[in-house]
Amino acid sequence: MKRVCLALMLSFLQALVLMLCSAHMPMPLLAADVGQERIIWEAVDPEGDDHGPGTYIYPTNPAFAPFSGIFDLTGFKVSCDDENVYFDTELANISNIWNAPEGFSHQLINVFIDTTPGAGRTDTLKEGALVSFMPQYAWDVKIKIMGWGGSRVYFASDGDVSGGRSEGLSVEALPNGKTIRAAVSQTVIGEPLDSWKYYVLVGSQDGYGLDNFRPVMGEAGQWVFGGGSDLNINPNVIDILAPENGPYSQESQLGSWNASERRYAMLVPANAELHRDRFSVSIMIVVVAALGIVAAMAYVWLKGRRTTGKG
Ligand SMILES: [Ca+2]
Ligand SMILES: [Ca+2]
Repeated sequence: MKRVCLALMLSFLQALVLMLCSAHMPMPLLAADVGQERIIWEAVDPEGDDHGPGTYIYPTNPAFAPFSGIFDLTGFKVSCDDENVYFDTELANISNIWNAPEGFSHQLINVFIDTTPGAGRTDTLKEGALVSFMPQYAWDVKIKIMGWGGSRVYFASDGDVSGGRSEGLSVEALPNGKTIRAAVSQTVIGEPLDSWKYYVLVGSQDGYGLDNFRPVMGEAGQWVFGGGSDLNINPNVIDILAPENGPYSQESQLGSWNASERRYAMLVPANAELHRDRFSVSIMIVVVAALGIVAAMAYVWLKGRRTTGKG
């Protein structure tokens, strides 16, 4: 009986550990070689969180039907071969309602990469997303991904009037109908390192918007999102790669703007060590609790045996 109790308790603890894993981090997947491509890092993002800080709603024009999923990031993968680095952004639903040559019409994806510790920028270079970045993970490379030939690579050293680089960059929707791939030549951004940190932002491509971001206002309209503010301070970002819960969840990151101080929301990279630190603390608490329970059960069991022996 006691053995059964012990087995049940251990199964429960195992389940608890798994639950904590899924609750606090974007779920990293195991690295593997696929054909010639080597996976550097990949993670999944919760489905159904295409709502920015939790309040955003889609524009009302029928072009945005079914009014969900189009801006819902579900996964992100960085891989490489000898020539290119591939950035694959998976969405719940890619539509190409206006027939962009790249195969997608609505999405505007910004990938900011911290490649070099101690260098880089904490603003977006060009106003549009209305977010800032954590100083300890200042970005060095920005990849702007959109349709109609608008994709560009920028560096932190660029001026804010820089037109960016299109050479060595190609963008397309993959045949699975869910993945947008940006291929960047290693002659442009170098060989990817395991230490690179990634910010992945999904917005709505707007030819008239600042840095091509469709604005999020207080009220939704035909061509603007609602659920934000009219103060030009809330992020124009609909989904980011972030943990589902905890202090660095998407909702807390994108909701961290302050109107009175004119402070933009501050983002943290999806694979920042601070997620792991929190994860490690959670695991440590569970392990200590588990050891305590096992020790208590062992004590009760031994005591029981001793009593039986005496009897
Ligand atoms: Ca998502
Ligand atoms: Ca998200």
